[in-house]
Amino acid sequence: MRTQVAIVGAGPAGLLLSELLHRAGIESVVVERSSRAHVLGRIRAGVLESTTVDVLRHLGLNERMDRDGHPHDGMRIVWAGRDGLFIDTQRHLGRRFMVWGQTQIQEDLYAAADRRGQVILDEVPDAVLHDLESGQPYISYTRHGSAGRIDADYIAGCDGFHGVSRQSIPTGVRREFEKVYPFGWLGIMARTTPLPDVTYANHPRGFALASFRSQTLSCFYIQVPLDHRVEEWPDERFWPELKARFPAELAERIVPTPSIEKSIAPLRSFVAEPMRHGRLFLCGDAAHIVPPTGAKGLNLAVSDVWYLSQALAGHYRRGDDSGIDGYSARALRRVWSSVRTSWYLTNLLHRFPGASDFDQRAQEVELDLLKSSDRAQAWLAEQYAGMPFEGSGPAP
Ligand code: FAS
Ligand code: PHB
Repeated sequence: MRTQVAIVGAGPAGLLLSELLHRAGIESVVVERSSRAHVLGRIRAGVLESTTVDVLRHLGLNERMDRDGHPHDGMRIVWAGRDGLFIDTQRHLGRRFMVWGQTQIQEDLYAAADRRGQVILDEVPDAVLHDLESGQPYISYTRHGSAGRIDADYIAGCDGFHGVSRQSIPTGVRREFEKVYPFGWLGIMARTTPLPDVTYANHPRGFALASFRSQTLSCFYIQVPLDHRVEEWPDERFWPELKARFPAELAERIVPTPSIEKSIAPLRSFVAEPMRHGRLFLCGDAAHIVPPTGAKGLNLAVSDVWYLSQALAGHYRRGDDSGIDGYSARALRRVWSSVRTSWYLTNLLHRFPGASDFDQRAQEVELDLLKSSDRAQAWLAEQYAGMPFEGSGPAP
């Protein structure tokens, strides 16, 4: 098989990239390790930066989002058992963010891929990337017992943190930055009325977060020790612990119902540099991981593939390789900005093992200072709602 761009991974990064390339008249083939059902079965992100919303509207993939999604003027932080502050992105920036599930985006991306006849080779567990530093890179693989090969001009590694692409860059070339946090997030979905705002809670018992997917489907998260397993957290233990971490007037608005999805995710900050090696480009979780505290993971995948699609369009349409040559540095500027925001909020809102009363009070004073400074809130609003893309972004 021969194509212009071979894409490894059919998650949000891979399918969004194939759609953007198609719109630019660039052909691609997608290779995915899992089945479509497995990809669609993952419960993940929920908060979209305004730039992500702009990209989805630019592609006409916004019908369900604009009908069923929830535009939000800001997010709330509470602490020390009292109401906290509202980071008002609309007032500070004139921009809102959208609460809309990654699963729904994935469904719409698959539907768009089917409409355009996109070649997606799923259930390919063993893709191997070859000759990345030559002008003729290729992917070898087996699928349903048959060997296959995809020759391409370029390969986009959109295969997540545990994929093959990042590992295909020689260790002497790759530089990795990692911080593993000493706790995880226990998340649940439940058919119960959500709190009015996406609400983050700092509490001596640990971090908590209230978000939602619709007016009848809520998702909640609590920080738990790394060695905890989901089985240790039946609903009858989860709900009182969650409510204990919110101020009383919010806690009483949380009505427990049976959880329909429950999982524990570890938290890490991770960046691999560079995001390009020869004919291979890395996008999304293949290159970087952020703790979900800043709701950045999915949004960074979108900015990466926006930059890469612009770069490849410049190459194929105008013979201009400046975008390709500048891709890694441009993507990494946004990545590190989001990594820092996520790291800042994770340190500000979580209870670290061994934290003292001093540490707790220092976090609460920082939150009080944030509340007292409109300028500080404007800065956080800008970081949370997402900075504009460098260069030409989609029209808002
Ligand atoms: P993904 O990991 O989504 O997709 C990679 C794809 O590549 C997968 O389909 C995988 O099967 C495939 N693949 C892997 N190895 C392969 C191989 N060798 N060959 C072929 N295909 C291969 N972000 C937020 O903003 N908010 C959240 O609340 C949030 N919660 C999360 C919870 C969990 C448990 C996880 C793991 C992540 C969460 N994230 C969250 C981050 C998440 O949304 C990612 O940022 C987003 O899925 C990134 O998309 P991709 O880069 O496409 O990677
Ligand atoms: C979610 O809606 O799942 C969500 C919201 C905010 C975050 C992380 C996850 O920071």
